[in-house]
Amino acid sequence: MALERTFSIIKPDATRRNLTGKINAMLEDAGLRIIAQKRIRMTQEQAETFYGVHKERAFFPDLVKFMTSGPVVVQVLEGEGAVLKNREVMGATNPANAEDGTIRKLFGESVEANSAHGSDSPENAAIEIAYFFAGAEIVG
Ligand code: RTP
Ligand code: MG
Repeated sequence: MALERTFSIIKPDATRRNLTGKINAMLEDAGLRIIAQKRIRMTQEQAETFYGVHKERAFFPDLVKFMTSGPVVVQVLEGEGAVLKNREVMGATNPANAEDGTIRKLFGESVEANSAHGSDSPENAAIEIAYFFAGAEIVG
């Protein structure tokens, strides 16, 4: 399998509980390398654009409010099959349905406050990475 990059977010429910290090250790243990990382407060505009695909969904306003409610850590992860691998380590969207040992099972509080985001395809990963990082900030 080829080296691939994906975009990851440690969400506000996780930064609030000081879980950045624990989540990063799980990503690294899975063979993913954190090649860019910064802690930011997402603006309303960034959250609305980032989750724009969901803008017609009933949960969209709540989701934007949640994603701007505290600091997030945005990351670029690199590894073999990084997109799928990261989705595996995160687990299902709803922590109640996530496999044991996954980030969302261990740390997720609800279907919304589910601790982590990971790109769902290499195409979206490229778009999401470019939205939050300049090329020079990514050191592979
Ligand atoms: P993400 O995009 O954050 O990696 O999560 P995902 O692919 O597993 O799930 P997606 O369907 O893309 O949903 C994006 C985020 O919206 C919140 N959500 N809330 N209240 C609800 O029913 C609901 N459903 C989704 C979650 O924060 C989810 O991760
Ligand atoms: Mg998604």
